[in-house]
Amino acid sequence: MTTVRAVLALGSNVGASNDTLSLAVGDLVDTPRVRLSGVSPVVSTKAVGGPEQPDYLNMVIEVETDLGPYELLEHCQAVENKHHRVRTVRWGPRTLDIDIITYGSWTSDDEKLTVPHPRAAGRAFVLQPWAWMDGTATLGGIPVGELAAGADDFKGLAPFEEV
Ligand code: PH2
Ligand code: MG
Ligand code: MG
Repeated sequence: MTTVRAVLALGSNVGASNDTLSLAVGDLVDTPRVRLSGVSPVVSTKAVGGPEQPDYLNMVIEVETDLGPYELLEHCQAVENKHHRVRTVRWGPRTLDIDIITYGSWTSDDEKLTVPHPRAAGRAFVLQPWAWMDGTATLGGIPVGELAAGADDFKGLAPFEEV
């Protein structure tokens, strides 16, 4: 059986986002076919794109999986659905978004599943938590911390603190 290391990005800006993120991580690894190998801190971020909407909580995890990429996508969507994800406005507010950022060295330009995620290299809300989780990570050959610092949404990124 081949095991692949995948990086997943989670985001939420509707409901009890911090709880949703930790429950979702538990749900994602609630199968022997997906094992947790890294967890980033949670970061509070301004919404990028879409309509005016609340700030997000974002985080990144790394998993080892023997699910194929499309099986992993379905698994992520099932967890989104469990947390009442509704798909209406593109880039609109959501209880839970789980994106596959990388899946080993596999690449795809299928519109259903584009890997690496086509916008990840420009999004500090993905790159910075990823860099904190894995200081050696690169995307397209560039250290993700370096990409984060160059992203438009880098300024004002702050670790989430419970109030
Ligand atoms: N997700 C989007 C669009 N904009 N902005 C932030 N800060 N965090 C997100 O997770 C996010 C976003 C579409 O998936
Ligand atoms: Mg997304
Ligand atoms: Mg998504």
